Amino acid sequence: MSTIPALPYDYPLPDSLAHLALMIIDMQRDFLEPGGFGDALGNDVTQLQAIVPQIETLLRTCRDLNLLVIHTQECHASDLSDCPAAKLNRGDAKLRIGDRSAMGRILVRGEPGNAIIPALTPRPNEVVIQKPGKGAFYSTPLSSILQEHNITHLLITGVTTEVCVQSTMREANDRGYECLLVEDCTASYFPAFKAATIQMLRAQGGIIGWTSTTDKVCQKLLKTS
Ligand code: TIU
Repeated sequence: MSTIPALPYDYPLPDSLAHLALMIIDMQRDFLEPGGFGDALGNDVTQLQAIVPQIETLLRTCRDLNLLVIHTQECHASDLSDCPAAKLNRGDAKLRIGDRSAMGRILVRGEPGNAIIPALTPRPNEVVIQKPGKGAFYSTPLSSILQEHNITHLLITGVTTEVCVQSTMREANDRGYECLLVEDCTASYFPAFKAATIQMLRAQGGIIGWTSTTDKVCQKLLKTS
């Protein structure tokens, strides 16, 4: 069996790479650019921009190998009917979901700020999951899409590590997927939260999954193909 060097131990790849998918979580302007949701919550958005080159590298490799690529977007209908009051009203942000910002209405589907950043624009043959929650399985067709494609293993990337990325990886793990978080392809507004998340996901013998890095993943995928 082929493995990727990872922690807490080597990550076993499936028999065929056709069962492995790349997930890119919420790499959208609302989280990475000034004037979006991340900024409205009081965060320094520049930190998230640092991972874009690594995700581009991993995405290029996965595209070359014809792996299934799944992008997600956190977004809501324009009438906010899919945004619970608990989410809408939480905190004391100066701008809330649905309010007008420099990039259109915050976290609303189809608005400029809701778009995935240009460097990672999905191709027509790639899956885009629009999700109203933090986890990508809640209230989306993700489970059935993964089943249709016979996916058993997931490479997980995106933002933010301790919020949507961690929620999604936990949801996937509970559904039986073997998940590997690519450490240099995920970022948080709080570096300490990223570090803690990585540690807790792979603790206790990989209780939620594995972690590795872009170079190790790409090297092994290219050798295995
Ligand atoms: N605020 C924050 O860290 N994250 C989110 O609200 N969504 C995602 O993580 N995508």
